[in-house]
Amino acid sequence: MLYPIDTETRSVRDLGGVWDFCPDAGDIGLKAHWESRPWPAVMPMPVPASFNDITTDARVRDHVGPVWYRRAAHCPEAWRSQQVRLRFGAAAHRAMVWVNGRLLCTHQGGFLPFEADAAPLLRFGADGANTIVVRIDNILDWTTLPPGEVKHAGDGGDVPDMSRARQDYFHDFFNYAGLHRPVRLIAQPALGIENIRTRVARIEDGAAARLFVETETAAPVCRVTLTDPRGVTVAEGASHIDAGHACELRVAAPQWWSPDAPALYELKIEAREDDGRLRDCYRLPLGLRTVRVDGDRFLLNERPFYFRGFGRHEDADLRGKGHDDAVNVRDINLLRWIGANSVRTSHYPYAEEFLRLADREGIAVIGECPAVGLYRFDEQENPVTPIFTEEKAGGSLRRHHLDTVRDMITRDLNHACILMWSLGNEIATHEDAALEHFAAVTRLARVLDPSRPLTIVECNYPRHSRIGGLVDVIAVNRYYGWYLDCGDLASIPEKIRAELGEWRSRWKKPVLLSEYGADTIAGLHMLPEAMFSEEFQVGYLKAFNGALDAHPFIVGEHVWVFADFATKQGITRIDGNRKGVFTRQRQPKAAAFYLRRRWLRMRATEAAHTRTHAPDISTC
Ligand code: GCB
Repeated sequence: MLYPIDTETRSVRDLGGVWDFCPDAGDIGLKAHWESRPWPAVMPMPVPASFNDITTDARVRDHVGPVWYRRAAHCPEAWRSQQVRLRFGAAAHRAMVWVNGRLLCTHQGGFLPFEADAAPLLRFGADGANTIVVRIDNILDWTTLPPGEVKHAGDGGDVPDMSRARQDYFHDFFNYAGLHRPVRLIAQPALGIENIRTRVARIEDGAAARLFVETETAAPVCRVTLTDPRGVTVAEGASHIDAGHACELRVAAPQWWSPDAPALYELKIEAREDDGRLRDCYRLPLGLRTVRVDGDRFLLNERPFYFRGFGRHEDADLRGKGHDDAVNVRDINLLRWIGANSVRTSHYPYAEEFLRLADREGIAVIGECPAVGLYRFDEQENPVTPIFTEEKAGGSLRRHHLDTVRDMITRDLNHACILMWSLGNEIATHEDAALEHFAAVTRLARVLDPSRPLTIVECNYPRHSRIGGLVDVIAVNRYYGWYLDCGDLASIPEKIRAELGEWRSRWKKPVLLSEYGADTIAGLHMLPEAMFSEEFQVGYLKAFNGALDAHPFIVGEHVWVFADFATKQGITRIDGNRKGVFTRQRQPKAAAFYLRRRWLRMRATEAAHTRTHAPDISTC
């Protein structure tokens, strides 16, 4: 699905702003036809935003079940002859959409876009305003990703009392819900460009690139033009419907995309009629780069790449998981300031706006799908209840996981910033059925995108895990000295060194430490250091990093976590997860200055090695 942009044939109208909102505690809205009838109460709700932290009412924050959104929209007369798609960047977690009282579409999955042609239901010009109504259900169960279970206080009657329901879930971030990402109307030609797939190959030892372009369109012919970052046309071609609209361009002396030099080309596709008239036009920002795993190494443009960065969350004060360009741009600035080159979209696909920014600003991304919360363990981190059973993850969840991977890869395939796919986080990878499940998921991912390495992020120990054969990179989350051996910094280096060595000798693949971190209350200082203090967080990261430096097969370090974030209430969290190197307001803790020194030094060493860029240590 293409990202919505204005072009000479397409216009986009943003429907952000304040919508009408009503929680449906009794789940009566469907029967009472709230899609077309008045609501019992209406409150204002910003879009995009999570609804949870906007009001002062705990019942709204902790609401379980459906909520309703509504707004009016006018369409100009000129749109009458076009397709007019109503597109949701993301609605968490299940959505039903009506236009002027008639059902337009439904969707499941809170982290990916969906759209439908609303033209047949819309009014245009003087015919009047349109009413858009959305019902969103935030329930997590064993058919959703992430999964969850609803507990009904007062169960016993035939109909559960949803006003007293409590949502339980097994992942560590608050179950924010609502219209999280932009809602837009897009007027575009019928039978225009539906999708574009690109793939890049290096030839002549990097002196040239081959760019394969496949366009999904019913138009007879497409003109394909590539312009370089200065706007100079460097390659042109054409594709035809009878050849499946595939074409290949050759780019001489390409500027290869990397975090150090994020050169962005523009690929312009013009779908034309037989007589040459323009039917549709789309412009895709495109970085040329290749990526592969070779033995112990992760190669970007055939050079070893070391991931320095973080797991992150889409999470901020008040807006929760609501998209906000200000937060994203601030975060990218902080990532550059600290010398990071990458993030993992833990634990779900992020907004397309973030990926476009990462392409442009040079942040490498591990794109993760929302398979998280599929593991239960005891205090020693040993697996307990089985997860991949018929009643749980073995049922319809598998179908949903496959659909989500398909939609994520289809949406994000053309982003240069995405170097690897993560197909899940902290999974019960010791179960036979998990092996079968992930064999199907990895098979699908490789068919959809043969060009990127795959990982599944582990919390199991090497002796338990069974899925290492399915992936290209072993990614491990580990918290020695925090959840295990609390406060014992001295035990960390030996333990992590030994474990990483075990992973390596078991699977002979590169290893990424995808999470390590310590909850830290900004402003809490202790000498000697103790858990939760800023000094402890620094000591903790140092203890891990020393061990990482001793292992040549490590391809990266992702600290958990970029910024503090909200979680459900519980006795292990005080005002959320505080493992942020930055606060939730995006200000640095002491660890940020330590990491900055380390990562800028690493960056300078890499630059000196490649001799392509002058080391930037002026602000070390
Ligand atoms: C993990 C999870 C992450 C948690 C983190 C923690 O391993 O992947 O979602 O937030 O640990 O802080 O416990």
